[in-house]
Amino acid sequence: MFGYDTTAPGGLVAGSASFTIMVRDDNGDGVLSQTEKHGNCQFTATFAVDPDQGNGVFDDMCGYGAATSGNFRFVNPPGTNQIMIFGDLHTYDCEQPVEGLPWSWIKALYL
Ligand SMILES: [Ca+2]
Repeated sequence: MFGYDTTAPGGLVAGSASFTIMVRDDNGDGVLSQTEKHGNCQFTATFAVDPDQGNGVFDDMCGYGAATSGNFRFVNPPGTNQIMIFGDLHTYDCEQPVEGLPWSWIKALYL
């Protein structure tokens, strides 16, 4: 899950996130060494905005996005890793009304 509280426009944009961390096997031995684990790893993530988890201007917003960073480093507990990620998050109104059409119009499309 992710959540980002915005100030302008005001509201919480939130939803689910999935991510992948790629660690380079620098010496090609097939073993994850400490130096490889603590080196710069490639981080990629995708986001799906959930309108039920957002609020404010994001109350009825759907959306998607992706982000990346080449500076992820595993740290040993209780340490934490903070990274700056770069990417895009696109939102749109998922409550858009559907135009009402008679069945005769729809049938006309297939004649
Ligand atoms: Ca290795």
